[in-house]
Amino acid sequence: MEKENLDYWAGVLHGARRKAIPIAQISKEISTFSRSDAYDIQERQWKLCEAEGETQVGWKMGLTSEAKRQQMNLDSPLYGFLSDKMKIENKGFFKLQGSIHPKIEPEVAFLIEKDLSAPVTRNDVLEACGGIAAALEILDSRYEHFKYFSMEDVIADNSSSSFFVIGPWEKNFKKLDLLNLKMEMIINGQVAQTGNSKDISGDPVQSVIQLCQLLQKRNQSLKAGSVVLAGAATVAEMLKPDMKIELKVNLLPPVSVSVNEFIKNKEC
Ligand code: OOG
Ligand code: MG
Repeated sequence: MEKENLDYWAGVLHGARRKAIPIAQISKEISTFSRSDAYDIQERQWKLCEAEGETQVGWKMGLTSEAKRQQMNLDSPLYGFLSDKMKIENKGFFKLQGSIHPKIEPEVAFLIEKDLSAPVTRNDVLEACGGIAAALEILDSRYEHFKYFSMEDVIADNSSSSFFVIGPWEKNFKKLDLLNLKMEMIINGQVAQTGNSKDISGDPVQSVIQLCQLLQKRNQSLKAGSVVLAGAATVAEMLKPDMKIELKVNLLPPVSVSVNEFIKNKEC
């Protein structure tokens, strides 16, 4: 893809995110659209966010579980950037206004305290890690009907990133069996999704290793201070007004978010 086209699509996706108006899938409009074009578009969108005052706080991995790959009909992991503007405090509120068709999914997050560049081992990741937390990711797609036809479509759209909520960091995580943490996403008091940390890349630490490998292909690396979302353990659920979503991950403090403070306030 030509540079002008990369800039053009970055602008179109950025505008769709800001205005919450969906667009047709890029792959519907053009035939030659490579993986590297897609990450180029993502990186150009980051420049637009940065120019508007956002600060990068980390990365999200996506499609790291079989359940998600099947739900989205795509075959391999991808990543996107996370900024300070996307962060919602634990037990905070998410407003539906400003999103297109948001969904929520249960994840595990890592706080990386030392620079990491591929190749890295499981031990390197654990040594660089300052904490592990239960996390909820709120996805939104800038594409019509939350549908895409290729990995490139999703990557260009920053892997459907929208918001994220992180529970208290467990600093004493070495005692945890990261390959077997039960996960329960509860919506309005009812269990909506159950999974296990091993559903995330077979081991959520693998998501961080994979992120380092993918970043290296783009001449980037994982910087100290970054938060990493390891990817969802289960399929995502559509968000609706007045939902309260809690995630309980065995042995980690819980995390929660409520939809639409605005509607609640009006009702009081
Ligand atoms: C792509 C992003 C997937 C995850 O955790 O698997 C993702 C999508 O579902 O639109 O964030
Ligand atoms: Mg996710």
